[in-house]
Parts: sequence; structure tokens; C-alpha cells
Amino acid sequence: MHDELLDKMRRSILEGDPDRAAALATEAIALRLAPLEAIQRGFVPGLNEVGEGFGRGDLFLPDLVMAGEAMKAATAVLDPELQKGGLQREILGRVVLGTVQGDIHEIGKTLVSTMLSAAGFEVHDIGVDVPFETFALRARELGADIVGVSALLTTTMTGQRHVVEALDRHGLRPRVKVIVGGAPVTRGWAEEIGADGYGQDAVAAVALAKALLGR
Ligand code: B12
Repeated sequence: MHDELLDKMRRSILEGDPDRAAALATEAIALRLAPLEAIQRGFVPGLNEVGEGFGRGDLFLPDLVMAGEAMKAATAVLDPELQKGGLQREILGRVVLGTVQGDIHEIGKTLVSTMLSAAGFEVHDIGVDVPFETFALRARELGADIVGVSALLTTTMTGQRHVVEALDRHGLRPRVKVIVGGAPVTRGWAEEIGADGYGQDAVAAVALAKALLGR
């Protein structure tokens, strides 16, 4: 029933049109399309297509930038909707979340942050391009239960290992759990670097965080 709308969403990202993407997100809310479905089945396929085009050399950096801007415009509209229903009193745990040093991809990390907050976690989003040591310092300062590290580049993935090592150096492990994610990240990689878990998307991240804290 929403197929046409989902296809328009995909195209708004491909065309890198933030105004159109925001308008379609508003339309989705009016039509009572679930916000997560709009993101995952509407906008993200467009981003994936742009990523593939860029990988093949058919699209260029400005296309990637505009697709990212369009995606951010859509998620800005949908974010408050995702937060709804998450007004729980009990805090399930405290999470420090960021994108690792050298990496400025923020869309997936921000979505994970929103979903964890909606599920009842207290999330401290420490942004992008975060130095390894900062993850450990912030985790200690805030008394985090979980540190989430996002990486979207094969070159910055290795930084996730450095974050685990920084937490070790600060004596925060194994009490503080580390979860990792991002397009190139796999379960095998998480195991190899000694992380406590891998989440392939924002929904999986919530399930993982709950499981690690026995919730
Ligand atoms: C948009 C985008 C950008 C935008 C980002 C805008 C922004 N504000 O975030 C901009 C233009 C800045 C950008 C820049 C670059 N990009 Co880019 N980018 C993308 C693109 C198209 C989409 C990423 C995205 O937002 N996906 C949507 C979100 C929702 O998905 P996600 O990030 O995967 O997150 C989900 C899961 O992975 C998981 N998750 C994510 N983080 C975490 C964390 C935890 C703890 C958990 C549990 C789960 C989890 O949950 C999320 C939600 O469901 C991807 C292609 C792709 N399909 O991934 C390329 C891509 C990642 N980029 C790529 C490249 C090469 C670059 C540049 C180097 C290009 C250049 N020449 O300058 C720069 C690097 C800049 C830097 N230093 O970081 C390559 C990486 C190749 C590689 N294997 O390393 C890709 C794969 C494109 C390609 N096919 O070549 N990019």
C-alpha cells in the first residue's frame, strides 16, 4: 500500500533532495507509516544505491554528500516519532556512543542512538571522529554500562580495536561492555577484537544492549 511512497523516498535520496526527503517523511507520518519502516524500506535503499554507484565510480563525492544531507533531513523529521513510546521511567542502562576517529559517518550511529533512547537507555552521543581515548574517558566519567563504536570505513574499523584497548588500559573492562557496528563490521570482527557484541542495525543494537545487561 505504501510502495509508491517508499519508492519516492528512495528517489529523493538518489536525487539528493533534502526538501523532498523531508516532505516525504512528513507525508509518511500523516499516513501513519511506521517511522522505522520509512527509514529502512524507503530512505536507506536510496543511500545504498548511491553508495554502490559511488563504489563503481558512476557517482561522485558531491552525490554522496547530497544523499547524506537528504537522509539527514528525513531522519530529522522522523526522529521525534521514533522517540515516541519510549517514555519509560526506568533507565535500562547508560550508553556512550560515537563514530570512531577518522570517520565522520553519523547517520547510522544517530539512528542507533535514537532507538536505544526510545527503548529506555540513557544515551550519551559523543559525536563523530572521536579519539579512541575519549571513548574511555567519557565512559569512566559517565559511569557507562556500554560503549558503542560505529565505523563505516574499512580503514577506520581498526579503530574499534583501539577503543577496546583504551577501555582495557583504563581498567574499565570487563564491566563496561563494548558493542560495535557499521557497514563493513561483522560478528567475526567483533569477536576478533574482543568486543562483546555486534549489531547489524539499530533494532539489533537494542536487542544486543538489553541482552548484555540481562534486560
Ligand atoms: C552517506 C555516506 C557518506 C556521507 C556521510 C554523511 C553523514 N553525515 O553521515 C559523506 C559524504 C560524509 C561520506 C563520506 C565518505 N565516504 Co561514505 N558513504 C555514505 C553511504 C552512501 C551511506 C552511509 C549511511 O549513512 N548509511 C545508512 C545508515 C542507516 O546505515 P549504517 O551507517 O550502515 O548504520 C546502520 C548499521 O550499520 C548499524 N550501525 C551503525 N553504527 C553502529 C554502531 C553500533 C554500536 C551498532 C551496534 C550498530 C551500528 O546500525 C545502523 C542503523 O541501522 C555509504 C554506503 C553504504 N551503503 O553504507 C558510503 C561509504 C560508507 N562511504 C565510503 C567512502 C569511501 C567515503 C569517503 C572516504 C569518500 C571520499 N573519497 O572522501 C568519505 C569518508 C569521510 C570520513 N572520513 O568519514 C565507502 C566506504 C568504503 C570502505 N569499504 O571503506 C562507502 C561504503 C561507499 C562505497 N561503496 O564506496 N559518506
